[in-house]
Amino acid sequence: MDLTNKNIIFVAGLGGIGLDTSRELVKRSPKNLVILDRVDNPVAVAELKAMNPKVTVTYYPYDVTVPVVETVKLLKTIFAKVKTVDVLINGAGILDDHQIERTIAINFTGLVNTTTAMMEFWDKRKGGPGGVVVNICSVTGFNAIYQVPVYSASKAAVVSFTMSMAKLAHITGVTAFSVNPGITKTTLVHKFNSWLDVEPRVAELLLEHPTQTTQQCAQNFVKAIEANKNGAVWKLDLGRLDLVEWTKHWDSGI
Ligand code: NAQ
Repeated sequence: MDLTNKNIIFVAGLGGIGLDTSRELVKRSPKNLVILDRVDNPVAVAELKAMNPKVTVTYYPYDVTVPVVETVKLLKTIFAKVKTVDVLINGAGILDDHQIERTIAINFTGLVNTTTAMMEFWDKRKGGPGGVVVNICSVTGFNAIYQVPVYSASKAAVVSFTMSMAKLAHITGVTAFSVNPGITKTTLVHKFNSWLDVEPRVAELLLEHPTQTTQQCAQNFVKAIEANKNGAVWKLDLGRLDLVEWTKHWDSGI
């Protein structure tokens, strides 16, 4: 997909991976980049606005844990301004296995609810035009960091949800794929709680192994969006972009 003149909504577009990805997106001259994030970063938003005069960058405060009806209201406001939306990126996430409910609420339910709200506007059964959902999941959704089993399971859940969405595209008109970063140097992985403190040094141990920068991740992120492959499971690790081949162990047959 050529991102020129497109309208993009980016949930968590101001985070560590998010901000560098927003920068890469702005370089592609979309018409609108609408950033929804829980916390504002006026300096970063001003920088994005100044980067490319062809792009309208807007920010709205948004917490993914609000009820779907609240999200629909916010999306109505956004659609009233931009008229159409081509791409929705879901990137909100926390890493703290002391906070079990909140991990599920943000990493899983928040992503599902935001997508569900978007279907009001996109679903072809409601006369919508369809659209593309890009979900930031994680390599921990493939193989857990078992010291953070709650986080890892929440990521496995969104990988699964995204694959189902892709298979429903013929019904809804909405396609989907996941981008799954490996360990990327952001504040998320500096220090975090393991489940029941099974490994107090989990962050230190993890960072002893090779990682990638947010810039490397962001460049491959935008390449994945441009490839626009329904059902793709992209791995963005160590500065590389690879398609993951998913192993089928069972088939519902329907
Ligand atoms: P960072 O903490 O910088 O960004 C998190 C973003 O989520 C911020 O924009 C924050 O405001 C937003 N957010 C949090 N709670 C929210 C809420 N309630 N409502 C709305 N927005 C909310 O972290 P980051 O590393 O940039 O993470 C961005 C995404 O990438 C997250 O979904 C994260 O799980 C995912 N991710 C990060 C990494 C990494 O190494 N940094 C990896 C994979 C996926 C492999 C590795 C891990 O899974 C961590 C072990």
